[in-house]
Amino acid sequence: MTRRLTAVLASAALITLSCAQPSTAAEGPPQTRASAVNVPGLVPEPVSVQAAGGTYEITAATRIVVPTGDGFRAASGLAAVLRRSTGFPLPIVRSGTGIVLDAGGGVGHGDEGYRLTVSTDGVLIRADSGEGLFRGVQTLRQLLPAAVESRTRQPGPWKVAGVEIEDYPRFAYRGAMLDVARHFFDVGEVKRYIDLAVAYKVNVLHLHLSDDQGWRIAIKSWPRLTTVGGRTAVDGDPGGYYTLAEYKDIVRYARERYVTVVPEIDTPGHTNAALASYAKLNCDGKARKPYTGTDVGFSSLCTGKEITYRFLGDVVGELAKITPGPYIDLGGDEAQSTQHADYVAFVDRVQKIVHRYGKSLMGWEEIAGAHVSPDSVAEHWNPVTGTQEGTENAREAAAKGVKLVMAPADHAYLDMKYTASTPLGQDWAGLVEARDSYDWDPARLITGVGEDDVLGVEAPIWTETLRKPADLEFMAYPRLPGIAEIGWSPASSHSWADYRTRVAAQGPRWTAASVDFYRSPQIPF
Ligand code: NGO
Repeated sequence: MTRRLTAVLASAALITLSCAQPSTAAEGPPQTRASAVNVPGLVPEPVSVQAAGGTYEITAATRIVVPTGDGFRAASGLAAVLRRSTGFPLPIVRSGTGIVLDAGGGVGHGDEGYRLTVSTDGVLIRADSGEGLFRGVQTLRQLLPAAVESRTRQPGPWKVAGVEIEDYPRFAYRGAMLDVARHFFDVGEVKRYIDLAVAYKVNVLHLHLSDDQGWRIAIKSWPRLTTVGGRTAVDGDPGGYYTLAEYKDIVRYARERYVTVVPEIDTPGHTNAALASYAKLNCDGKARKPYTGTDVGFSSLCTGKEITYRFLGDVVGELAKITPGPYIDLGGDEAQSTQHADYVAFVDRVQKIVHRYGKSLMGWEEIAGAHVSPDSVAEHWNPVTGTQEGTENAREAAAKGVKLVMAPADHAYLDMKYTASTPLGQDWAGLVEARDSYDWDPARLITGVGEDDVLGVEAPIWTETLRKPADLEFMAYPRLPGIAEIGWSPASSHSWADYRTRVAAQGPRWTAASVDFYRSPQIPF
């Protein structure tokens, strides 16, 4: 869960650490004092990095040691990365020396926290759970040469500088939202999006599974949602949908990486694909025409008809069964075609439906206008720059004790153009260069919304203009790691000057992983 402790260190792309200033925080980890050594730039910045002497080298004889079963997921994730680039066998064994992943406990940094020590003798990651080990493994990857991210065998050598790291997240929720409704992305493409994001300790994949242009998840009791609603996409591009088995495969893949899937069925607006699939869902009983444009705000479920709630009961019931995470997201944004009173009554009812299936409601910030209960989560998305109105929903949510996920469009939307000449993306919330996406604090953005009101952050990528994985990657990198760092690292370590050099060190890693990232002139790649 959320912890607020203070970081001491700044690191950079191969910086020299020396005698860091002691922390001034009242609560915090042991103060760090580092002797001079080269430590690569890490993203997100850990709570504390202390340089230690010596170097460890991974060789053909190295073994990954997992003394308890809890470490197995972290170990197999690490082995998968290391085996393909080093070509070493790296067996996973129960005892011995090498790269030891110990979930034996006693670290005291929470579920996701870990302690990582590198010395001449080996690497030791300790945590109180397998999840903590998995997060620690992501840090270890970044301590290795960039070529470790290559999908093919590289010459090495595979050296890690001696270091001691203590680390745990600031916020519990660090999400990536992927819109598979405007353009569809298949299971393999979603898995790659997950793989790239977990390297930055992202722990939620929010899948936007339905919108006006397409319905992307099979619902057994309403088959036309996919046979009709799944066929379309923006600009007449091919549609698609996940079968139950495919959705389960995504959930399993995410879970193996300690990522929670939050499925979103957007309602009562953004529903043309459903309204085109079933005439009976429309107030006038007439099916809507499929829609492949990019307007918003024109569709609405018929909030006064009982069948609407039977429909959502079936959808939520089926989704809840195959979704182990705590949230079902029912959207709620831009319901311009629904009267406000109807909207409030609708959200109140769908919240009950979600509760009936043992889940909590998540939705866009507008749901704060309904009688939302404190287990619900509202996602703040409106731009905050220069407007008051964009912040009222968030304040209302906080006042009702509803936690917020912060994804303000003018900082966190990965579909905004970087500059006026970015070939992809939109600019309705402004241009969002790398610095804009990094330089904000979720607990200081809105008066009345403080640290305790914030569950975490999210980087949504909407796909009106994005058709293929390379489009997603160009828009997400380098911005997604910056938002992930805001969610993970202590507020006190936030520094653009420092971050830009650390994120620059990620460039060669993305190149090794064949990610076509945006070479922002603000970052010394
Ligand atoms: C808005 C809108 C989406 C668009 C997106 C594009 C929200 C929550 N609703 O964000 O339908 O796709 O902007 O940037």
